[in-house]
Amino acid sequence: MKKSILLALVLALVLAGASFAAPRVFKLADNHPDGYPTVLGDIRFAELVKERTKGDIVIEVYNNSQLGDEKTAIEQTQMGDIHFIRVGTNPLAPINPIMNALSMPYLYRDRDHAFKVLDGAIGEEFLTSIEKDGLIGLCWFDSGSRNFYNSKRAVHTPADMKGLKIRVQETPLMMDLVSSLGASPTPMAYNEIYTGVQNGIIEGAENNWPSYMSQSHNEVAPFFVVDEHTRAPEMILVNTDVWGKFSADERKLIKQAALEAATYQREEWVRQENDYAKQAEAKGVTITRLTPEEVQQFMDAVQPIYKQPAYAPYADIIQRVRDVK
Ligand code: GTR
Repeated sequence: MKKSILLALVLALVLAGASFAAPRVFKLADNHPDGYPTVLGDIRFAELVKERTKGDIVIEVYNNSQLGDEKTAIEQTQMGDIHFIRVGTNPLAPINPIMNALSMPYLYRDRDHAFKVLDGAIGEEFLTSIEKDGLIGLCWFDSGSRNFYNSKRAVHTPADMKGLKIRVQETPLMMDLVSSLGASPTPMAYNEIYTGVQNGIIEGAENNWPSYMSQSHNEVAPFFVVDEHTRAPEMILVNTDVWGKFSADERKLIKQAALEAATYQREEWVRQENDYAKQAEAKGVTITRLTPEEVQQFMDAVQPIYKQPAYAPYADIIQRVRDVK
């Protein structure tokens, strides 16, 4: 190629904003399988960042627990070995207990209320509340509401929960919640639930529709009750030092990409939640939809949790959440 043509080409690329430096590559961890709403949200986030930095910042999504189970992945993100992670309030509570406040049982009136809280001042405070522990939240993803399911019987009231051995996420709040319903909580990693039920170590668990179905838990625990006992909203978080090394403009761009990815993820969530509920029905899951009176029994049974010494300090923030109209 003639020198002048080469020069013109380089000039054209420079004018088009192409970067000749090697891309900066980061890892994002998620424990869900391909196609799951959070994974689609992560991928959208990575695509937007890559596109808008013209390939300079590349975020590689490692889903399916490729980088370890959730607990390990959170620790590694705190240390900076993993750079970004998608995770919810419950798994973060052991390192930052204030996260409990957002996953208290029957806290939100409905989905709209939850997102008004998360997209407002309270949500922003919580995204940064974990900075001291090495993580900064960028946006809120939908994770629906969590429901009980088991291998033994249909559940209509807390009385039906009595004695059931229920797997919970490894956090005291979820243990207290299950105990308040007369069931027996067993903390355990997410990927051990299926065999746990098969081997009789546990008799059930609790989760949203996409988690229940994408892990095939319906095969071993086909009684699902739509009690919607809690919402444990999820985030994309970044390691604090990694965040500090981005320029102010890059931080703005990454935050904006996360917010746009979250808008997309929330739409995808609603779509998949409905699809999975239909699939569950088609696959013979016994779905119990509660009457308002039955839901009230669940609400009454868990109320004492709000008075327990561990959660009483969150009374102010809980009141602020409730005041969001
Ligand atoms: C899911 C959540 C996972 C994990 C899981 C669990 O809803 O998306 O990140 O926390 O629940 O119950 O362990």
